[in-house]
Amino acid sequence: MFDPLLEELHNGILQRGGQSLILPEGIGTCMSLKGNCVVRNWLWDVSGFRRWRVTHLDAGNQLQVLNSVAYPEYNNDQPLLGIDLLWFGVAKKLVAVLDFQPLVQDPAYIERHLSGLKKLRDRFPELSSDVEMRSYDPNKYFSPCLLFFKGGVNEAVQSLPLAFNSFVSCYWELHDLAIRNPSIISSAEVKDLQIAYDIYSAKKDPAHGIFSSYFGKEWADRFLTEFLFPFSIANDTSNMSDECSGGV
Ligand code: BLA
Repeated sequence: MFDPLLEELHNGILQRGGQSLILPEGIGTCMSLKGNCVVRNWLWDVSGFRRWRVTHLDAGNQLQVLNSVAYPEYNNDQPLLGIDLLWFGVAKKLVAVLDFQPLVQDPAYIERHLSGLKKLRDRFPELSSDVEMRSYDPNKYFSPCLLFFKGGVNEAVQSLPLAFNSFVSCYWELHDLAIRNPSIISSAEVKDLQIAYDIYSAKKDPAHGIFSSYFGKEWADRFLTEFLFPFSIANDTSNMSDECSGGV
C-alpha cells in the first residue's frame, strides 16, 4: 500500500547524500513468529539530522504501516518530521498522520516553522478530518496544521500520494531555510525537548500492542526503547551531561 511513498521518502534522503546505517541483529528486518508480518527498519545518516528512522510494516491485509521520524541536529530548532500511515485492509480503514512536530507550542515558533504546512493542509482539506486524538495530547508535539485523517480509503487514496510528495518537499524546504537562519531555541534546550519527545512518545505510542501481538512483548519492548525512542531510556545522564550549555 505505501511502497511508492516509502520509495519516495528514501529517494529524497538518498538525493541529499543519506547513508543507510547498519542496524543491530533483529532490528533491521524481523519476521513474526507465525510468518504473517514483516517489519523493516532503516536508520539514515543524513547531513543536518541527528537521526532519521523509517519503519515499514507489512502484515498483508491486516495492516500496512509507514512510519518515520526525523530529528534535526541540536543547533536547528525546526520541528521533527512525523509520518504515521496505517492501512487496515480487512477493515478498509486508513489512518494518516503527517506533521512537522513542533518542539514547543509558542505562537511565534509555530508561525516561523509551520506556515508551509498550513498552506499544504489548506490544499488537502480531505486529509484533515476533524477527529479527536485518543492516546496523544494534540497540544504536545503536534502542530495546529497537522494532516490527520481517519476513515475509508476512497476519500484519501487519490490525494494521499500527492499530499505526501508535497509534504516531504515542504519539509526539505523548511530544513534548507532553517539551516540558513539562526535558531531561536538554544541547542541545549533543543536537546532536552528532543529527549522529552522520546520519553513522551514511548509512553503514548499506540503501536506497542501491535508489535507485541506479532513479535512478542520482549521484542516490542526492545524495539520501542532501542530503535523507536532511544532517548526514552537512560535520559538522566544525558540531561546531566549538558548542564553547562546555556546557549548555542
Ligand atoms: C495512531 N499509530 C496510531 C495507531 C497505531 C499506530 C496502531 C492507532 C490507530 C487507530 O487509532 O486506529 C501505529 N505507530 C504505529 C506504528 C508505529 C508507530 C506501527 O510509531 C511503528 C513505528 N505517530 C507516530 C508519529 C506520529 C504519530 C511519528 O509514530 C506523528 C505524525 C501520530 N499516530 C499518530 C496519531 C495517531 C496515531 C496522532 C492517532 C492516535 C490518537 O487517536 O490519539
